[in-house]
Amino acid sequence: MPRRNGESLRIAVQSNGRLTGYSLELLKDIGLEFEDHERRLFTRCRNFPVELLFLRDDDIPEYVADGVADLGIVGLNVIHEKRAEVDRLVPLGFGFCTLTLAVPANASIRSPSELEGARIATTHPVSLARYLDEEQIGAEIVELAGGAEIAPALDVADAICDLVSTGTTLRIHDLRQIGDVWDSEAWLVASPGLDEGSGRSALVKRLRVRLDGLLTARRLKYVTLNAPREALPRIREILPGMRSPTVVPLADSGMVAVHAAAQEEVFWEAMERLKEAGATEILVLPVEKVMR
Ligand code: PRT
Ligand code: ZN
Repeated sequence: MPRRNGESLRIAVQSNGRLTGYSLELLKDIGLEFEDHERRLFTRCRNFPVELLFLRDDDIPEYVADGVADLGIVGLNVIHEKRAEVDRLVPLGFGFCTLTLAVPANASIRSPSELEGARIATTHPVSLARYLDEEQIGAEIVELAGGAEIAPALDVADAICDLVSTGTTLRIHDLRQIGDVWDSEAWLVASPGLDEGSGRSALVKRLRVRLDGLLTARRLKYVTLNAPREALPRIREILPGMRSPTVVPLADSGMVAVHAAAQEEVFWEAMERLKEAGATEILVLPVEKVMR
């Protein structure tokens, strides 16, 4: 491990997996410039005092909890499973999945409560044990290192508890979902030891403002349209997230141009209703960055 470079921040990122591409893209979108060629253990940002540490996702919670890394990007499922003492800062909007209970499609079991006495194969024994305890279900946990989905076919288990995103794996193995343990997504997490007021915590604050701006911008749309002035109340009803729009009179008497950032997704249906309300030249534009 290279020695820590003074007051620079260390961010742990998955080296090679489902979260890697999204994580690196996010870090680049908040302005960090770095080389990630082959994602060796370690890389330094060129334009910001940040070092990236590339790790297996399973190790990220512990490295962050111990303060070896100040920040980490990791799935909530791994944080739960490792029982890591980290501060959760921001959900990042990728890596969505659900820890799910499933049984063979032809099994008689319909709900988790019917798993009493059953054997459940999983790679998430800690999360499953907590769930079974909370739900007071007396089932046996069969802990596996991978491939839980084949355990029922091998008669190693009666059910599985695994992450699901598209559901393809369950379908291929002829398994049926009977209940969810919890939903997960990738989070930015921080070491609880990050001292308030230190140089590093000031850097974390800067990165959080940028991240907030980026994530807010992804939700925002910039809408411009022309409309008769009397249509304004109706237009604001259709786009309630449009706060104090700029309204400019047009050369045509009674017509105005409306410009505003809308807080909501502007769907085709909303555009059709705007048109019905009298709006024309409706443009919906993406917003790249925001700072408030
Ligand atoms: O090598 P390393 O240990 O770093 O990676 P890994 O193989 O342990 O993890 P990886 O890269 O597969 O996943 C990283 C993180 O992505 C997980 O910890 C989750 O937070 C998140 N994630 C999102 C998922 C899935 N979706 C997912 N579908 N992780 C795993 N899966 C697996 C699931 O276990 C099952 O085998 O994909 C299969 C099901 O997928 P579907 O699409 O068929 O439903
Ligand atoms: Zn892993």
